[in-house]
Amino acid sequence: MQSTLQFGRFNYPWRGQGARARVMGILNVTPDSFSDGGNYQSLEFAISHAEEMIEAGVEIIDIGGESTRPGSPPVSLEDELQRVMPVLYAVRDMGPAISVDTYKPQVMREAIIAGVDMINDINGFRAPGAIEAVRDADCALCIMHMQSDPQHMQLAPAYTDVVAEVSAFLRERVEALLAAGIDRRRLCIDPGFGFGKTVEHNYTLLKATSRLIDELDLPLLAGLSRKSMVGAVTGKPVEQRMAGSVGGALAAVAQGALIVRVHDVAETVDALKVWHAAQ
Ligand code: 7PJ
Repeated sequence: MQSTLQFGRFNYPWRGQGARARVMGILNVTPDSFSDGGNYQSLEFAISHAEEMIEAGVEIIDIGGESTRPGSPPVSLEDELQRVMPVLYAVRDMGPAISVDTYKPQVMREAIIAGVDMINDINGFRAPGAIEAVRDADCALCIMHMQSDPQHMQLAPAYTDVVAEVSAFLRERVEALLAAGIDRRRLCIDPGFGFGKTVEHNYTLLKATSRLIDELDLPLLAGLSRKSMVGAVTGKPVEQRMAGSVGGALAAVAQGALIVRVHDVAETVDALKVWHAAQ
């Protein structure tokens, strides 16, 4: 059986013939990712970072205007639109598919008007109006699991059975999107590594990648690049987590993950080429 994820202008087979993993490169446009924070400089920086990722073989660029690191404060709608939209318009026709990482319905609407190929929502389309904002488009929808919210999620993550609970949450969100009339072929799931999870929860979920794909019967995106789960087993600070992150991405792909969301595009693309050649 062949199954395909409908991804705006693109289609990604995720099971059966032609299925292969895709690298999503992270394009942060939060002011803390460059020196001065001026709007023009940040746009220039984002474009050159996108060009670098394209050179490295990226297939999807994920634009994010709000830092969702544990403890980060929320960003206003106006600030997020001002950061994300110029970058989206600038990179949309550079070749790769474009994703926008947001949980705000108004940002989703603007991004869809601008022709985005995926809305990546760390909040699983739970905000009032989020489902309506994306319903009538053809972009893919990434439904991520998060316990609590970015400001509080790492204070005391707790589960009785982390895989069962994440799976049940994703199922509930999938049902809510389907009930609104959204085509199942647009949906993609994500266990949300680091979002209200201990290191042990994260590895339990990583080991359950193929189980989640089977249970939800949907393609899966894995985002563990440079996260604390990589630091915990390597003992390395964030700037030295590239190889560990590539290892984690391969572990996810080996269990059937379709998309890996990464900072280090060139290294991950090479690792996946070799891994695929050996299949
Ligand atoms: C993820 C994300 C993730 C998806 C971030 C970081 C934190 N979107 N956005 N999955 N993480 N779908 O990159 O460290 O894991 S922001």
